[in-house]
Amino acid sequence: MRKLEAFIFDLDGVITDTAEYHYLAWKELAGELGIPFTREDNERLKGVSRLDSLEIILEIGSKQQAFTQEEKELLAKKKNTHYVDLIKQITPDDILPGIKTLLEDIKRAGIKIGLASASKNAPAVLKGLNLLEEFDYMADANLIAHGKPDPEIFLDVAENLKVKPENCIGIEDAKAGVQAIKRANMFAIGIGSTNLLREADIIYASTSELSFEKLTKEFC
Ligand code: B16
Ligand code: MG
Repeated sequence: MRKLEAFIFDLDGVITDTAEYHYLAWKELAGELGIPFTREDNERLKGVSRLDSLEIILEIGSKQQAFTQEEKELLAKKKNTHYVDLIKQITPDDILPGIKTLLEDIKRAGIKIGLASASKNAPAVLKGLNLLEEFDYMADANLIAHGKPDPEIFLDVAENLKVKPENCIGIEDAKAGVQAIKRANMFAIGIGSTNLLREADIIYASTSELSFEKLTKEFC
């Protein structure tokens, strides 16, 4: 029988919504490159690494071949400098509904809490939210070789929490993230559209619907 040992959270789109800051920073860079970039385009970047996000934007502008790898790294760095500046305004008020209570209930039940975010800025975001102390282990995106949907980041968190993947609940808002959780052989909770996240074991429209009681019942 399965025994729930850990909850593993995605960050952007689950714990807080930084998508708008990513959008503003990418939009400015895209503008400088003469590439039209909309909020709809930004949806494609959720859960995708920084350099892969840049590739998608260059593809939108048919400019993938216009830069060397070194130049692409400088462009991604420029976007990140702007993004880092924008996330300085994050406060605990930016924690998505239901998340604070869920984290408190998990902790009270003695179950471990991990973070599986593709963001290299995850520690800064969690610091702004005043949630750094809540996590027993956070994956370091700098050390993960394969991005979501590869299961590597979720398996890294389970290994470091010293729990079995099948005893974990993963929570994600991106399609690639849900796929990564399933490939890691974990129970997947999707936050967002049923159509997009249909591979998840359960889907909720918003984090406000999450509760420790509901999730543990669904897992059993
Ligand atoms: P950074 P998650 C992802 O975070 C974001 O959804 C995605 O839009 C972003 O490009 C990626 O992190 C990398 O972020 O540039 O800060 O390293 O959803 O996996 O928590
Ligand atoms: Mg996400």
